[in-house]
Amino acid sequence: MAKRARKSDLVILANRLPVHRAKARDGWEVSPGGLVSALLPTLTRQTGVWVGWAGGTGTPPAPFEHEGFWNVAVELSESEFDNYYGGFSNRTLWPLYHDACRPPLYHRRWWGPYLEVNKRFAEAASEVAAKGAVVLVQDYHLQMVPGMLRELRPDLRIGFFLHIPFPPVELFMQLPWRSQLVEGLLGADVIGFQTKQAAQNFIRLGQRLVGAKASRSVIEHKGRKSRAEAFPISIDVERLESLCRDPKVIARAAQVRHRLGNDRKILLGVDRLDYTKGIDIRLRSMYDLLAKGTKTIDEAVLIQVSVPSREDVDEYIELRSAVEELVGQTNGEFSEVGRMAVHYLRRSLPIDELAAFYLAADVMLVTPLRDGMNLVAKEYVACRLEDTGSLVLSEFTGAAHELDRAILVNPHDVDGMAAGIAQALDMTLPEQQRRMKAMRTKVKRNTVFDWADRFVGALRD
Ligand code: GDG
Repeated sequence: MAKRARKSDLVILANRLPVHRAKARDGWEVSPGGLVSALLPTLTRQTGVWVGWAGGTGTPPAPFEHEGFWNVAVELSESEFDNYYGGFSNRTLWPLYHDACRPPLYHRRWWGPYLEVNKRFAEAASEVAAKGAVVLVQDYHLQMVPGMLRELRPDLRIGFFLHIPFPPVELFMQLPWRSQLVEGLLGADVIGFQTKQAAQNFIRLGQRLVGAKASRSVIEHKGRKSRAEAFPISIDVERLESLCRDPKVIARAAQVRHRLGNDRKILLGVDRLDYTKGIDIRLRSMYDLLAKGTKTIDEAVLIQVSVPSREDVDEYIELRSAVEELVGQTNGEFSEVGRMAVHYLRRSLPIDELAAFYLAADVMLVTPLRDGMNLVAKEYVACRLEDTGSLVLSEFTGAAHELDRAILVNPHDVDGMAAGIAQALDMTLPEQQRRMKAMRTKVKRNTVFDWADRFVGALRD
């Protein structure tokens, strides 16, 4: 008989399971990524069930326990993967919700599979949720799940959290399936967003598209009330702080600095290789700084860590080419043998290596065109135990609402960004400390545990 996950009082649904098959040995290991970094601490604190896709389109594994929580895999066929995930989620919703910074595609053949897969997730959750359980549905892939699950299990407390931005009314109205998506979300008791602005966008859409009534954050539709509010997500601050106190991490940071030249300032970028992250624009600003002679390679060096992402999608293939061309162009024109202008690492790093980079970096560059929150910005701040270093941060990130003592830049403005980077490089130590201290206080006040407590707490109200 196949193994079954036990019924649980806490069920998390996300497109992906938080684990993947370990390459080196048999078994599973926890995956890197914003959503996983944010939710895992919460899940392991109370043995919950995570429902998600395990990767691959073959027969999914039977439910299994890993590091104190259960994993229930949802099956996806090859065509469902292409249409629900590659198509509707990542080529319709992802660009539309990120200010249409690449044109969203509205192919009708993607919508049916999106509904079908959402139904499968709703059914899987309905099977593993104990009576009155809290179910947390994560992100844009699963926006129809709250409504579907409500139909199946009216006893549940359903929360939905959107990790990415929610677009302004004018943009969302482009979507052919706009009313259905809003209705789907309204099946949740609490609909969480990264910012107040996003929550307000949603409330306005509910009023306009499905005639919902709203009073502040409470939105009433078909006799049910939901709350649409901001719950800015965060990070496990203590875990990062303790990594940054680890002598091995400190020694590695010193080694990185020594190798790059202790006399140079280190700029750092860490992102998924995604067109929303503004990696190309950041590289153009770096090129400009060197081309205009504002800075030389003896003064500054950039490390860009880019984690491969969605590598079979055209827009991502184009971005990778553009980024690699810019790295090549900058290095070709400005590097010397043994002294590179840009170090480009296209891979995922172990977390202690990442922490060593955060420790080593004088300036952190976080320059997305639009980003729901951006955990990297918060991670850098958490790692600066001595309150040194500067953060250059796009005003179009959710993080900019909290980290307002960063150097805020408009990522569409290459010159403005170059000026921001130069300002960060030239910042005096006392000013770095003033700004970093204020930002560290904010990050420590809202950790991922506070986020989870607030979100789950709102569901239990
Ligand atoms: C989505 C939203 C929102 C990165 N490189 C490595 C690595 N990472 C980790 C970082 C960070 C996470 O991945 C990236 O999180 P972000 O927030 O920056 O971005 P998304 O992946 O786009 O996340 C975003 C987030 O969800 C949470 O709600 O903030 O707006 O788009 O934690 O540290 N981790 C390791 N090696 C790497 O090379 N180990």
